[in-house]
Amino acid sequence: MTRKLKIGITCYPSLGGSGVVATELGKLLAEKGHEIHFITHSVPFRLGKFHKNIFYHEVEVNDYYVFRYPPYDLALASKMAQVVQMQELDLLHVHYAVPHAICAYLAKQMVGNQLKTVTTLHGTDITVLAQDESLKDLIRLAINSSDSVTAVSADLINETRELLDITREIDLTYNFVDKRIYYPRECQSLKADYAPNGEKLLMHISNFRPVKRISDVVDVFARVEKAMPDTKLLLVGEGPELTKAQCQINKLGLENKVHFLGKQDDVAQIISIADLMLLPSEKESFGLVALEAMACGVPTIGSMAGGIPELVTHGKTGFLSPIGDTKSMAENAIKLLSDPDMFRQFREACIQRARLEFCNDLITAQYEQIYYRTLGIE
Ligand code: GMT
Repeated sequence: MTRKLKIGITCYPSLGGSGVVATELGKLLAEKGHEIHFITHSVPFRLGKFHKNIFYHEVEVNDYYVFRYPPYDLALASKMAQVVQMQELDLLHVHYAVPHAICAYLAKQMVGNQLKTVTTLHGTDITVLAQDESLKDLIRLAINSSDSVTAVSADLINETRELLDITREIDLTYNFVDKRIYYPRECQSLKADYAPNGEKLLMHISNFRPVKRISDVVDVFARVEKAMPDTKLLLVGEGPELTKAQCQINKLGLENKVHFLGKQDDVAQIISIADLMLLPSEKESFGLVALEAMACGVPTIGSMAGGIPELVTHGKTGFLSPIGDTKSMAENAIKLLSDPDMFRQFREACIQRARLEFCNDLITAQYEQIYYRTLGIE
């Protein structure tokens, strides 16, 4: 039997898909008997209940008065090195290049080359930050000095190569969902709260950043509602574009048709009441929410941005249109909502595809293989 590993995981603990994926991966690895040490500034928000194989090490930042900006990155690098040595970790798996991969590089300088590092690229660390000339060389250094690098879509691998002129091997490891959590839930009474008259529910879940093109979400909904008045829009999450969206909704006179649910934890339950997920992003290396929706049997109407086409099969588990083409997105939504047979086929295809291609067992095993290969254990 291959030996169990001691793995340090660093991620953004309080926000975003990258933090969710890193935390869920840690939990699944712990269930498989590996010892997992989260090294983060706060407890990862999806960590949940106590597990004997999971440990949390808090990064504390020194706010000594000479520091104008408390040096979080240095505190993280030192903590990584300290935890690696004290807990005799086999490797560090860091999610997101900035600053985590750079901190892992520094930790390795402190501990020595026996420390192996795995970096997972999630998207904005490359598509946004690597465009910044002041960070480019640093990100390239971090990627090139990691022992293994993974990315969450083939599109992100290509973009990393192009933007940073990187030639090294990058493993493709798609994001995943835990099939015990993401499946079509029975939520009749919750659905009745938002759709008392059997209305169709369109949903968007995100951090409401400009890349999500929230005005396109509202525009698609307005077009669908015009053709099918028995529809509603549920907006889940919070972020800088939310106020603008509220104004747009009021201007269109749709305030009675839209519900703002704010940030939510149990998204599997909420997604299960939706008929369609809207994801018209400008950039999206993967689109975890489209996978969460797929696993709950909810097709996505979205854009062809980044890695979305690798996840959503156009014409089978959703429909994709060029970025900004809200007319085509609305037409696709109407087509799907008004054809019950087609809708049923899409729903079944969604559940199947999520289980076969993006299931937790499959992707966790891929990460384990990468760890063993990195450590030279076959
Ligand atoms: O979507 C965001 O803005 C958050 C960001 C993050 O860092 O968590 O998400 C990125 O990583 C997710 C997990 O791998 C991917 O599903 C998202 O597509 C990716 N976001 C972008 O590429 C914009």
